[in-house]
Amino acid sequence: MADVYLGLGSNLGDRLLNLRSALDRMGPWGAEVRRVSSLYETEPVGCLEQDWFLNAAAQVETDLAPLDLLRVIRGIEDELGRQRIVLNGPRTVDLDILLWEDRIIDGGGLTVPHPRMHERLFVLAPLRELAPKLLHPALGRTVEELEETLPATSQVRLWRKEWWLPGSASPARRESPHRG
Ligand code: PH2
Ligand code: MG
Ligand code: MG
Repeated sequence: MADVYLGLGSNLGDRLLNLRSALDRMGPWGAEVRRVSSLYETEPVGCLEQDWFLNAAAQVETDLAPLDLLRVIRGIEDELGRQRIVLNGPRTVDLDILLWEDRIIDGGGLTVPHPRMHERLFVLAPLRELAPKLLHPALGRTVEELEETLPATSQVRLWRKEWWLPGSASPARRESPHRG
């Protein structure tokens, strides 16, 4: 089993539901969600004329090969209505592989560590909650160090702490929040 960290983002439609639905869909494809960070509301980076994002990080455990997990998350993005029109444009859900144990992977359309993760507060702030001491294998610095030394050029605000449990996107759970 490999420990993998994912970045999650949404700025189109029902952002909370999109992210919950994405996590609910991982397990059946062989990526078990182990831990999920708080949700952050974040200013768009790169393409400014769009709505603010909700971003989070998740730790998943998987026996899948990296390119197979990439295929799974692309499939989930497509199922949730992702349209690939504008690079870095609005998206119902964006799922990125950030770190795969201490591996450096480059090929088949996948680069791990994610090539821009260390420049993005909307990635590092949630990831730091889950794994402050985790080492970025290419930069040789921990997530905590990367976050502390990053200039705060875009806004990131804590939005909600507890937001996902398995099945949290199902209608039954949404309509009766007091049921198990
Ligand atoms: N994703 C991008 C580009 N810009 N900005 C924020 N705040 N959050 C994102 O997830 C994001 C972004 C490309 O994936
Ligand atoms: Mg992304
Ligand atoms: Mg992506």
